[in-house]
Amino acid sequence: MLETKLTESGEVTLTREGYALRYPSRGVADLTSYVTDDDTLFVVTHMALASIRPETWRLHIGGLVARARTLTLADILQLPQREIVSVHECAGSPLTPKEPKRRVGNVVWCGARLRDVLDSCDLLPEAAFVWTQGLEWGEFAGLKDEPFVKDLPLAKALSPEVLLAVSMNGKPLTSDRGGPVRLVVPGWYGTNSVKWVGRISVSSTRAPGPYTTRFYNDITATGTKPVWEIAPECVIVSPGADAMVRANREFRITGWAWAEAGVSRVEVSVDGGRNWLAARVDAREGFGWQSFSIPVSLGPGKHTLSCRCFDANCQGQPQAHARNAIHSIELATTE
Ligand SMILES: Nc1nc2c(c(=O)[nH]1)N[C@H]1C(S)=C(S)[C@@H](COP(=O)(O)O)O[C@H]1N2
Ligand SMILES: [Mo]
Repeated sequence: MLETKLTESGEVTLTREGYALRYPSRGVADLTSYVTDDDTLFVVTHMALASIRPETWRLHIGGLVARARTLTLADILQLPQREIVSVHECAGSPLTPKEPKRRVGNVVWCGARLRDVLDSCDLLPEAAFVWTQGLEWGEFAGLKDEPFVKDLPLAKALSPEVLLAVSMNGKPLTSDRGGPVRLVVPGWYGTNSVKWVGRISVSSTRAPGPYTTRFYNDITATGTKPVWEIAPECVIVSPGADAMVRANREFRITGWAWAEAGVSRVEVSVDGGRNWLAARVDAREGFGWQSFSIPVSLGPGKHTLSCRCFDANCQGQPQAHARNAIHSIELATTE
Protein backbone atom coordinates (compact mmCIF):
# COMPACT_ATOMS: atom_id res chain seq x y z
CA MET A 1 0.00 0.00 0.00
CA LEU A 2 1.52 3.32 -1.04
CA GLU A 3 1.63 5.89 1.67
CA THR A 4 -0.10 9.29 1.55
CA LYS A 5 0.67 12.07 4.02
CA LEU A 6 -1.00 15.38 4.50
CA THR A 7 2.09 17.54 5.03
CA GLU A 8 2.21 21.26 5.75
CA SER A 9 3.09 21.66 2.04
CA GLY A 10 0.31 19.54 0.60
CA GLU A 11 -1.00 16.03 0.07
CA VAL A 12 1.95 13.82 -0.89
CA THR A 13 1.70 10.20 -2.06
CA LEU A 14 4.75 8.00 -2.58
CA THR A 15 4.36 6.28 -5.96
CA ARG A 16 7.49 4.16 -5.55
CA GLU A 17 9.69 3.57 -2.53
CA GLY A 18 13.49 3.43 -2.47
CA TYR A 19 16.24 4.55 -4.81
CA ALA A 20 14.91 4.86 -8.36
CA LEU A 21 16.78 5.22 -11.58
CA ARG A 22 15.63 5.35 -15.19
CA TYR A 23 18.08 5.45 -18.06
CA PRO A 24 17.88 5.31 -21.89
CA SER A 25 18.45 1.69 -23.00
CA ARG A 26 21.42 2.46 -25.28
CA GLY A 27 22.97 5.02 -22.91
CA VAL A 28 24.37 8.16 -24.52
CA ALA A 29 23.86 6.71 -28.03
CA ASP A 30 20.15 7.48 -27.49
CA LEU A 31 20.81 11.22 -27.03
CA THR A 32 20.38 11.99 -30.73
CA SER A 33 18.37 15.22 -30.48
CA TYR A 34 19.34 18.65 -29.09
CA VAL A 35 16.39 18.61 -26.70
CA THR A 36 16.02 15.36 -24.78
CA ASP A 37 12.41 14.19 -24.51
CA ASP A 38 10.95 13.13 -21.18
CA ASP A 39 11.04 9.40 -22.04
CA THR A 40 14.75 9.51 -22.94
CA LEU A 41 15.84 11.72 -20.05
CA PHE A 42 17.14 9.84 -16.99
CA VAL A 43 15.19 9.93 -13.71
CA VAL A 44 16.88 9.75 -10.30
CA THR A 45 15.57 9.85 -6.75
CA HIS A 46 17.13 8.73 -3.46
CA MET A 47 14.28 7.81 -1.10
CA ALA A 48 11.10 7.61 -3.17
CA LEU A 49 9.17 8.98 -6.11
CA ALA A 50 6.34 11.24 -5.00
CA SER A 51 3.15 12.68 -6.39
CA ILE A 52 1.60 15.86 -5.01
CA ARG A 53 -1.98 17.04 -5.48
CA PRO A 54 -1.27 20.46 -7.10
CA GLU A 55 -4.22 22.28 -5.51
CA THR A 56 -2.93 21.33 -2.05
CA TRP A 57 0.69 22.33 -2.74
CA ARG A 58 2.18 25.17 -0.66
CA LEU A 59 5.68 26.62 -0.68
CA HIS A 60 6.80 28.00 2.69
CA ILE A 61 9.62 30.53 2.63
CA GLY A 62 11.24 31.50 5.92
CA GLY A 63 14.50 31.91 7.82
CA LEU A 64 16.51 35.12 7.35
CA VAL A 65 13.72 37.08 5.65
CA ALA A 66 11.79 40.12 6.86
CA ARG A 67 8.57 38.68 5.39
CA ALA A 68 7.98 34.91 5.62
CA ARG A 69 5.54 33.82 2.91
CA THR A 70 3.45 30.85 1.81
CA LEU A 71 2.84 30.58 -1.94
CA THR A 72 0.38 28.50 -3.95
CA LEU A 73 0.89 27.18 -7.47
CA ALA A 74 -1.25 30.08 -8.74
CA ASP A 75 1.13 32.53 -7.03
CA ILE A 76 4.13 30.96 -8.83
CA LEU A 77 2.27 31.06 -12.16
CA GLN A 78 1.46 34.75 -11.67
CA LEU A 79 5.15 35.70 -11.56
CA PRO A 80 6.93 36.42 -14.87
CA GLN A 81 7.65 33.05 -16.51
CA ARG A 82 11.20 32.54 -17.81
CA GLU A 83 12.44 29.86 -20.17
CA ILE A 84 15.93 28.41 -20.24
CA VAL A 85 17.57 25.55 -22.10
CA SER A 86 19.93 23.73 -19.81
CA VAL A 87 21.99 20.59 -19.66
CA HIS A 88 20.70 18.33 -16.87
CA GLU A 89 23.28 15.92 -15.49
CA CYS A 90 23.31 13.63 -12.48
CA ALA A 91 26.61 13.73 -10.58
CA GLY A 92 26.40 9.93 -10.23
CA SER A 93 25.89 7.87 -7.11
CA PRO A 94 26.96 9.77 -3.98
CA LEU A 95 28.31 6.41 -2.74
CA THR A 96 30.72 6.09 -5.73
CA PRO A 97 31.28 9.73 -6.73
CA LYS A 98 34.29 9.06 -8.99
CA GLU A 99 32.44 6.68 -11.31
CA PRO A 100 31.34 8.21 -14.61
CA LYS A 101 27.64 7.47 -15.11
CA ARG A 102 26.83 9.80 -18.00
CA ARG A 103 23.23 10.30 -16.93
CA VAL A 104 22.62 13.45 -18.89
CA GLY A 105 20.21 15.29 -21.15
CA ASN A 106 19.36 18.77 -22.38
CA VAL A 107 15.96 20.25 -21.61
CA VAL A 108 13.91 23.44 -21.74
CA TRP A 109 12.68 24.52 -18.32
CA CYS A 110 10.11 27.22 -17.65
CA GLY A 111 9.00 28.84 -14.42
CA ALA A 112 9.44 31.75 -12.03
CA ARG A 113 12.86 33.04 -11.07
CA LEU A 114 13.88 32.00 -7.56
CA ARG A 115 15.19 35.55 -7.32
CA ASP A 116 11.73 37.06 -7.80
CA VAL A 117 10.35 34.91 -4.97
CA LEU A 118 13.27 35.69 -2.64
CA ASP A 119 13.08 39.43 -3.40
CA SER A 120 9.41 39.43 -2.39
CA CYS A 121 10.44 38.14 1.06
CA ASP A 122 13.02 40.90 1.75
CA LEU A 123 16.22 39.03 2.62
CA LEU A 124 18.01 40.08 5.80
CA PRO A 125 21.67 41.22 5.58
CA GLU A 126 23.00 37.98 7.18
CA ALA A 127 21.47 35.86 4.38
CA ALA A 128 24.23 33.77 2.76
CA PHE A 129 22.69 30.42 1.72
CA VAL A 130 19.30 29.32 0.43
CA TRP A 131 18.17 25.85 1.48
CA THR A 132 15.45 23.99 -0.40
CA GLN A 133 13.68 20.87 0.83
CA GLY A 134 11.87 18.10 -1.04
CA LEU A 135 8.59 16.73 0.29
CA GLU A 136 9.25 12.99 -0.04
CA TRP A 137 10.46 10.63 2.70
CA GLY A 138 11.96 7.17 3.05
CA GLU A 139 15.31 5.41 3.31
CA PHE A 140 18.62 5.92 1.55
CA ALA A 141 22.03 4.39 2.37
CA GLY A 142 20.81 3.21 5.78
CA LEU A 143 19.40 6.62 6.73
CA LYS A 144 15.69 6.93 7.43
CA ASP A 145 13.52 10.00 6.83
CA GLU A 146 16.35 12.48 6.47
CA PRO A 147 14.71 15.15 4.32
CA PHE A 148 16.27 15.87 0.93
CA VAL A 149 17.67 19.33 1.63
CA LYS A 150 20.15 21.09 -0.67
CA ASP A 151 21.68 24.54 -0.45
CA LEU A 152 22.84 27.29 -2.81
CA PRO A 153 25.13 30.19 -1.95
CA LEU A 154 23.12 33.40 -2.20
CA ALA A 155 24.91 34.61 -5.37
CA LYS A 156 23.80 31.51 -7.30
CA ALA A 157 20.31 31.55 -5.78
CA LEU A 158 19.86 35.14 -7.04
CA SER A 159 21.25 34.39 -10.52
CA PRO A 160 18.62 34.92 -13.21
CA GLU A 161 18.85 31.35 -14.61
CA VAL A 162 17.76 29.66 -11.36
CA LEU A 163 14.07 28.78 -11.56
CA LEU A 164 11.18 27.39 -9.60
CA ALA A 165 10.20 25.41 -12.68
CA VAL A 166 6.64 24.42 -13.51
CA SER A 167 7.26 22.91 -16.95
CA MET A 168 9.81 20.89 -18.91
CA ASN A 169 9.95 20.86 -22.72
CA GLY A 170 6.71 22.82 -22.86
CA LYS A 171 4.63 20.44 -20.71
CA PRO A 172 3.70 20.74 -17.03
CA LEU A 173 6.21 18.91 -14.84
CA THR A 174 5.17 15.30 -14.27
CA SER A 175 5.23 13.84 -10.77
CA ASP A 176 8.44 11.91 -11.47
CA ARG A 177 10.10 15.17 -12.55
CA GLY A 178 9.21 16.79 -9.24
CA GLY A 179 5.92 18.49 -10.13
CA PRO A 180 4.06 20.64 -9.57
CA VAL A 181 7.16 22.79 -8.83
CA ARG A 182 10.86 21.93 -8.66
CA LEU A 183 14.01 23.93 -8.29
CA VAL A 184 16.24 24.07 -11.39
CA VAL A 185 19.85 25.21 -11.07
CA PRO A 186 21.29 25.53 -14.60
CA GLY A 187 25.04 24.92 -14.81
CA TRP A 188 25.07 22.86 -11.61
CA TYR A 189 24.71 19.10 -11.19
CA GLY A 190 21.16 17.71 -11.06
CA THR A 191 21.41 16.84 -7.37
CA ASN A 192 20.98 20.57 -6.62
CA SER A 193 17.70 20.78 -8.55
CA VAL A 194 15.35 19.75 -5.75
CA LYS A 195 12.14 18.03 -6.88
CA TRP A 196 8.79 18.28 -5.04
CA VAL A 197 10.05 21.44 -3.32
CA GLY A 198 7.97 22.43 -0.28
CA ARG A 199 10.17 24.65 1.84
CA ILE A 200 12.79 27.33 1.29
CA SER A 201 14.88 28.53 4.23
CA VAL A 202 17.31 31.40 4.03
CA SER A 203 20.30 30.91 6.31
CA SER A 204 23.73 32.29 7.20
CA THR A 205 25.31 28.80 6.92
CA ARG A 206 25.35 25.74 4.69
CA ALA A 207 22.60 23.16 5.32
CA PRO A 208 23.45 20.48 7.89
CA GLY A 209 21.65 17.35 6.50
CA PRO A 210 23.31 14.29 4.92
CA TYR A 211 22.71 15.42 1.31
CA THR A 212 24.94 18.48 1.80
CA THR A 213 27.48 17.06 4.29
CA ARG A 214 27.97 13.28 4.06
CA PHE A 215 27.02 13.07 0.37
CA TYR A 216 27.85 15.33 -2.58
CA ASN A 217 31.17 16.68 -1.31
CA ASP A 218 34.26 15.79 -3.31
CA ILE A 219 37.53 15.24 -1.48
CA THR A 220 40.25 17.58 -2.70
CA ALA A 221 43.87 18.23 -1.71
CA THR A 222 42.76 21.04 0.61
CA GLY A 223 39.51 19.65 2.05
CA THR A 224 36.13 19.05 0.45
CA LYS A 225 34.32 20.78 -2.38
CA PRO A 226 30.52 20.72 -2.77
CA VAL A 227 29.20 19.06 -5.92
CA TRP A 228 27.90 22.26 -7.50
CA GLU A 229 29.28 23.43 -10.88
CA ILE A 230 29.22 20.93 -13.73
CA ALA A 231 32.78 20.04 -14.79
CA PRO A 232 33.71 19.91 -18.51
CA GLU A 233 32.47 16.74 -20.19
CA CYS A 234 31.56 15.38 -23.61
CA VAL A 235 30.14 12.19 -25.10
CA ILE A 236 30.20 10.54 -28.50
CA VAL A 237 26.62 9.93 -29.65
CA SER A 238 27.34 8.77 -33.19
CA PRO A 239 28.56 6.29 -34.25
CA GLY A 240 26.62 4.34 -31.61
CA ALA A 241 27.91 1.09 -30.12
CA ASP A 242 26.27 -1.14 -32.77
CA ALA A 243 26.92 1.13 -35.79
CA MET A 244 28.17 -0.31 -39.12
CA VAL A 245 30.92 1.90 -40.53
CA ARG A 246 32.76 1.07 -43.79
CA ALA A 247 36.57 1.11 -43.75
CA ASN A 248 38.26 3.92 -45.69
CA ARG A 249 35.00 5.87 -46.18
CA GLU A 250 34.49 9.28 -44.61
CA PHE A 251 31.91 9.47 -41.81
CA ARG A 252 31.20 11.92 -38.99
CA ILE A 253 31.84 11.51 -35.30
CA THR A 254 29.27 13.66 -33.48
CA GLY A 255 28.29 14.27 -29.88
CA TRP A 256 27.58 16.79 -27.13
CA ALA A 257 29.92 18.81 -24.92
CA TRP A 258 29.03 20.88 -21.86
CA ALA A 259 30.48 22.65 -18.83
CA GLU A 260 29.20 25.22 -16.34
CA ALA A 261 31.45 27.82 -17.96
CA GLY A 262 30.65 26.73 -21.55
CA VAL A 263 32.88 24.67 -23.85
CA SER A 264 35.43 26.38 -26.10
CA ARG A 265 37.21 23.36 -27.61
CA VAL A 266 36.47 19.67 -28.29
CA GLU A 267 39.08 17.18 -29.46
CA VAL A 268 38.57 13.69 -30.84
CA SER A 269 41.02 10.78 -30.98
CA VAL A 270 40.61 7.72 -33.22
CA ASP A 271 43.77 5.95 -32.04
CA GLY A 272 43.13 5.32 -28.35
CA GLY A 273 44.26 8.77 -27.19
CA ARG A 274 47.67 9.11 -28.87
CA ASN A 275 46.68 11.88 -31.29
CA TRP A 276 43.89 14.45 -30.91
CA LEU A 277 42.08 16.38 -33.66
CA ALA A 278 40.08 19.57 -33.11
CA ALA A 279 36.35 19.10 -33.81
CA ARG A 280 33.91 21.81 -34.89
CA VAL A 281 31.91 23.03 -31.86
CA ASP A 282 28.65 24.96 -32.02
CA ALA A 283 28.04 28.01 -29.82
CA ARG A 284 26.18 27.63 -26.53
CA GLU A 285 22.57 28.68 -26.15
CA GLY A 286 21.61 29.49 -22.54
CA PHE A 287 23.08 26.73 -20.35
CA GLY A 288 22.53 24.06 -23.02
CA TRP A 289 24.96 21.50 -24.35
CA GLN A 290 26.95 22.19 -27.53
CA SER A 291 27.18 19.84 -30.50
CA PHE A 292 30.53 18.83 -31.92
CA SER A 293 31.36 17.07 -35.14
CA ILE A 294 34.39 15.94 -37.13
CA PRO A 295 34.74 13.98 -40.38
CA VAL A 296 37.14 11.01 -40.23
CA SER A 297 38.04 7.92 -42.22
CA LEU A 298 39.39 4.72 -40.62
CA GLY A 299 41.20 1.68 -41.92
CA PRO A 300 39.86 -1.85 -41.48
CA GLY A 301 39.73 -3.37 -37.99
CA LYS A 302 39.01 -2.24 -34.45
CA HIS A 303 39.39 1.35 -33.29
CA THR A 304 39.02 3.26 -30.01
CA LEU A 305 37.24 6.61 -30.47
CA SER A 306 37.49 9.18 -27.64
CA CYS A 307 36.45 12.78 -27.07
CA ARG A 308 37.63 15.41 -24.61
CA CYS A 309 36.77 19.08 -24.13
CA PHE A 310 38.01 22.26 -22.51
CA ASP A 311 35.88 24.97 -20.96
CA ALA A 312 36.21 28.74 -21.25
CA ASN A 313 38.83 28.66 -18.42
CA CYS A 314 40.92 25.96 -20.23
CA GLN A 315 39.83 23.30 -17.70
CA GLY A 316 39.90 19.85 -19.33
CA GLN A 317 38.83 16.33 -18.37
CA PRO A 318 40.64 13.61 -16.36
CA GLN A 319 41.67 10.41 -18.11
CA ALA A 320 39.90 8.20 -15.48
CA HIS A 321 38.65 7.99 -11.86
CA ALA A 322 36.38 11.05 -12.13
CA ARG A 323 32.69 11.55 -12.87
CA ASN A 324 33.71 13.56 -15.95
CA ALA A 325 36.40 11.14 -17.18
CA ILE A 326 36.98 10.99 -20.95
CA HIS A 327 34.37 9.01 -22.90
CA SER A 328 35.56 6.35 -25.36
CA ILE A 329 33.79 3.82 -27.55
CA GLU A 330 35.03 0.82 -29.50
CA LEU A 331 34.26 0.63 -33.21
CA ALA A 332 35.00 -2.14 -35.72
CA THR A 333 34.87 -1.03 -39.36
CA THR A 334 33.54 -3.34 -42.08
CA GLU A 335 35.34 -3.92 -45.38
N1 LIG B 1 13.34 15.92 -3.69
C1 LIG B 1 14.37 15.38 -4.36
N2 LIG B 1 14.93 16.08 -5.36
C2 LIG B 1 15.95 15.56 -6.07
C3 LIG B 1 16.47 14.27 -5.77
C4 LIG B 1 15.87 13.55 -4.69
O1 LIG B 1 16.25 12.44 -4.35
N3 LIG B 1 14.81 14.14 -4.03
N4 LIG B 1 17.52 13.78 -6.50
C5 LIG B 1 18.37 14.75 -7.19
C6 LIG B 1 19.28 14.16 -8.16
S1 LIG B 1 20.62 13.35 -7.53
C7 LIG B 1 19.15 14.36 -9.50
S2 LIG B 1 20.34 13.84 -10.56
C8 LIG B 1 17.97 15.04 -10.06
C9 LIG B 1 17.30 14.15 -11.08
O2 LIG B 1 16.24 14.83 -11.71
P1 LIG B 1 15.33 14.07 -12.77
O3 LIG B 1 14.87 12.78 -12.15
O4 LIG B 1 14.25 14.97 -13.17
O5 LIG B 1 16.24 13.74 -13.95
O6 LIG B 1 17.03 15.37 -9.08
C10 LIG B 1 17.57 15.86 -7.87
N5 LIG B 1 16.48 16.31 -7.05
MO1 LIG C 1 21.95 12.72 -9.29
